[in-house]
Amino acid sequence: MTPPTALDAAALDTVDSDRIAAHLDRFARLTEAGEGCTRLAYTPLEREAHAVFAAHMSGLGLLVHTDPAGNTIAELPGDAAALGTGSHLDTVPHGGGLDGIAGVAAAMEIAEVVTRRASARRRTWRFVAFAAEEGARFGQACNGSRMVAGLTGRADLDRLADRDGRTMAEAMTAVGLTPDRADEARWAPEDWHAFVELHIEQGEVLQSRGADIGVVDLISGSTRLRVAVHGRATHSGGTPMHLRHDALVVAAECVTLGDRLARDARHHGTRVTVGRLEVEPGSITTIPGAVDFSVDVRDVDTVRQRDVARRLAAEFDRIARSHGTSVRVDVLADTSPVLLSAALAGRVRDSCAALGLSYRVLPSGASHDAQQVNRITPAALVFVPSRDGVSHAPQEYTTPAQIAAGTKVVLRTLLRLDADA
Ligand code: HGY
Ligand code: MN
Ligand code: MN
Repeated sequence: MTPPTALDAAALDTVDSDRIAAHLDRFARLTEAGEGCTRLAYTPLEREAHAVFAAHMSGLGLLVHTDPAGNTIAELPGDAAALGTGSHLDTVPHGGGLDGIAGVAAAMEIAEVVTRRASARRRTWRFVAFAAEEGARFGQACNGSRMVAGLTGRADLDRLADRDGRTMAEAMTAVGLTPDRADEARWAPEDWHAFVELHIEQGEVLQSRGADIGVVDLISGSTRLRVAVHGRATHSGGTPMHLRHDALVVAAECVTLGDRLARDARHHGTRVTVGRLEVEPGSITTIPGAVDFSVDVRDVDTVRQRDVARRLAAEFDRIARSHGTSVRVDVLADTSPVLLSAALAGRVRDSCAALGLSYRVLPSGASHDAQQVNRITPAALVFVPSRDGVSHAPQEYTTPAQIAAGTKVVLRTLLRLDADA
């Protein structure tokens, strides 16, 4: 039998950046109107993208099923605990076409190469399109992968809701999924050997250092808050300054406080963002009576992350009261930072070296499905460069050649893991 190394080299040489580009183009067409790509969690468009993925994988002869959480899993059966790769197909509003999608396109390419080549395989290989990874709609990120990891269960699906008050369970049902059976989506650790996800970096470390590949050691956690300030809406001309209870002035002080705190050198690594802010009644001649905004606190240090969130909530309350207003702070989602498997990251580094690709070990500021999967089986996260570090915006870009290089790293790592005893 041909030794794995010769088979590896042959298989790796057939990774095709044009096929990857074609997958990306196919998914990019499934979007709402407007700039960039809008394909939100648990919408018909996300399900259409999963259907494209499923049809392609079925066409390659894989066994495909969609679990009750909406994750689509394509399988090449084998005789030993499974290897996996994949990412997500949903996007943020007016995002780019690569966040998550690059990892799914890489999985499709790996499936193509592995099924085309009679490379001897021992293990089951699974290719996964996770559902609802972006927190943009429901606040919580990585929902499909949290359900396979047992971190989100049926009861949560009635608590998590979008801006229109539609719960995640209602949204899942509306697209033909079965939230009542969400707990059946859980993966069994003994069924898995390892999982390797390819993702765009969404930062500019690789570009600025001229590295081909990022090998992630740590994925940030995030605590996401919803803040509602209540003041008094009244006439902007008839109300003197000392009699105002202006909700937007309070919100503005809260926003700048969060930014200032995160920039404090003692909080090196903390990132605080207010991405959404809505003012009511939003009229030129009325003092804002209510403001609703989000806060996203990210950190690689779990204690600091929660301390910052708690401190912000307390400071917001102080600021609100100083203006004769009130504030309500709700925790939308809370995910811990995760240290990924050092052993598996070592296998990824070996693949970079074997392929002659430069790499850099770095933490991820963004959350990822691999972060949740890592609770079930050792997971690795392979970054490819983002042009100028831009992501979650239409200008998001990585060349197909860069994605193909990352795909080869994932494929070689999986081929080596397949040979593990
Ligand atoms: O928000 C994030 O970190 C990721 O894009 N889900
Ligand atoms: Mn992503
Ligand atoms: Mn994202």
